[in-house]
Amino acid sequence: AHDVVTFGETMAMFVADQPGALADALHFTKRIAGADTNVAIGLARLGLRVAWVSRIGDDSFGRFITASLEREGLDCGRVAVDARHPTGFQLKARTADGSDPTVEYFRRGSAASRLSPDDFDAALFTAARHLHATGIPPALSAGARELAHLALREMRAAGRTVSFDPNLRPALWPDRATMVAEINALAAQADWVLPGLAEGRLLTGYDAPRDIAAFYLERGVEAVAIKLGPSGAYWRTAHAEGTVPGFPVARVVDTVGAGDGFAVGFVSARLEGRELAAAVARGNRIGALQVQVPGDMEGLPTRAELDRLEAGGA
Ligand code: KDG
Repeated sequence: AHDVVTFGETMAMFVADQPGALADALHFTKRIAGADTNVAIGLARLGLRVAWVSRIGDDSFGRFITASLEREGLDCGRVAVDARHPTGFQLKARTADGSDPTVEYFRRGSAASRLSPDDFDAALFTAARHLHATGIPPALSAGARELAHLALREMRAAGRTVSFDPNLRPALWPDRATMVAEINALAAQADWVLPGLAEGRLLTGYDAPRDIAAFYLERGVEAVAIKLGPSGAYWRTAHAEGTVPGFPVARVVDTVGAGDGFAVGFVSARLEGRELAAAVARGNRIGALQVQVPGDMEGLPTRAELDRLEAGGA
């Protein structure tokens, strides 16, 4: 059985080699992207057994993705190849000043957008200890949304733990009200909810991290950790709360993927039985590593690297 099961869309990604507008970029480096796989890869690098459930096209992007994920040690036995729909991809700009880069999607009608309850293998999911899910699959299509609801519900019914990162992608939703309602319904099924501060504000209407956390605690969530960017993260349960400062970063190269790094640290530490403050600290640490590289997941540490950093306190 697996430690963690994940599902969603992996895309090919072309990151501009030089800063500037995407339209002007001539040279790109090919990588992979996808919040759900980023977390899966990070957990696998830390030695967890991770299953990845997805759909790809019968094309070179799909083969590139499968090869990349298998090299990372993910179990891709449940990645279906769809000959009628292509693998999605995206372009990402480079910024020179650490601001969030422009991202352009080419994913409408992708193979992964055809994910549906048919991709739910109850034996595979419920045998795993944990499900990590994000708010991206439910934005892809009605079928993928049904799969997300089904997976969270069944994991919870089976007594497994579930972490949920809203990962809001307004561009993928028909309207904001639908996005908020769907994401909050999924979050309420999770044990651990991991929004960014701006996301938490948009989803709950509250301003202060305490109140955002309370919104989810009242709906049955065990712990909420709210990412505060360079300031670290705030966490709260029914009984305790705290703020863990961020790790200093000399130069921010690319902010994308920091939240996924946070999830990797938080979830891995919780599955090792660490306290919440320690889990949040590991989340902050891996988030800080992630902003120092241009890719979305290349900063994720191996177990040996993480052990070395945690032992050194750096
Ligand atoms: O969290 C990082 C992701 O934003 C990126 O890898 C691509 O999943 C992605 C998306 O849909 O934006």
